[in-house]
Amino acid sequence: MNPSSKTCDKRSKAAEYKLQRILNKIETLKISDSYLSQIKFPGKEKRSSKKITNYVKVYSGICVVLVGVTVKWFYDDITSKSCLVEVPSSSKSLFRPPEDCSMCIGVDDVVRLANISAEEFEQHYAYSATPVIVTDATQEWKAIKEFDFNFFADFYRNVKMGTQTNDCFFFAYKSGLHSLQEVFDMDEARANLSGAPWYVGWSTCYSEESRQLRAFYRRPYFLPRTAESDTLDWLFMGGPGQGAHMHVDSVRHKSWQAQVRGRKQWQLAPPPECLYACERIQFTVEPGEILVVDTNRWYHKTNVLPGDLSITIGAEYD
Ligand SMILES: O=C(O)CCC(=O)C(=O)O
Repeated sequence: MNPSSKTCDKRSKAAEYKLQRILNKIETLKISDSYLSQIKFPGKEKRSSKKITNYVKVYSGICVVLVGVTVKWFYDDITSKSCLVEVPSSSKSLFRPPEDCSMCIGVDDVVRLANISAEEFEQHYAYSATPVIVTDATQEWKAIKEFDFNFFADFYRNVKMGTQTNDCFFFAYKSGLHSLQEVFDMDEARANLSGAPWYVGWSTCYSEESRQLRAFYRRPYFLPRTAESDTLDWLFMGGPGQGAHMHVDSVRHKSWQAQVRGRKQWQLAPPPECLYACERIQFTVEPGEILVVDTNRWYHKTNVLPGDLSITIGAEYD
């Protein structure tokens, strides 16, 4: 037997002795069983109610902390977003207000323009829904000579991007590529358009990225002088037979899109409520041309035509 079981044995003997003395006392006092069962033991009662009070205090404390943490999380969440519930961009078109079909009635082709003043452009085209191609606006751009796959691969591998200025978007389309890093890590054959076809789009989102890329192109000369350009530019790049599926955008403003390289066919479709009043139109944007189209109103689809890699750069303006 070990020492602790010895101590235990002594204690139980003592308890047995005390109990026997109590039973003897009960016997001599002739106390009935029913009286005994009604006796309350104040010490015990006090302890258990004290215990309950402590539990209540602890649980209330935990609840207060949990409620506080939840409120703080909820507050941080809603103040960091512009919307309480983010609607996936693919379903935003379901909730757009119906269009007034005068936007597309009589539009049966894109309008091609050159040498147009900012005033005239503002008066007739800048804020109308008529799609326009300006053919002479990229003559001075370094981008026309320098933008190719290797330019962007070097740029995105080596340029320090600075601070983030807005959201960053990446559209994989059917490429199976999930990020710019994956795009510029693709093997040489695929990058040279002799492997699996690909087409991707992305937005700039860092201060240095935008500043350094904008050194290769200019704000188009025909934009209204008071028009502000967004801080974010859009780029689309990929090979023949690829492009964007038919969709309508939900961006803030109308945009210009410069076809820096390659040839791209565009199909524009009126919004569904105007299908009987308006026509679908199709046209090709040639290298060096700038398309101005309201992609929030016209459904659109693109397809890169056989030949070179297509690179488009664009931006929204207000
Ligand atoms: O240039 C493209 O291929 C797609 C452009 C587009 O879908 C857009 O600007 O919304």
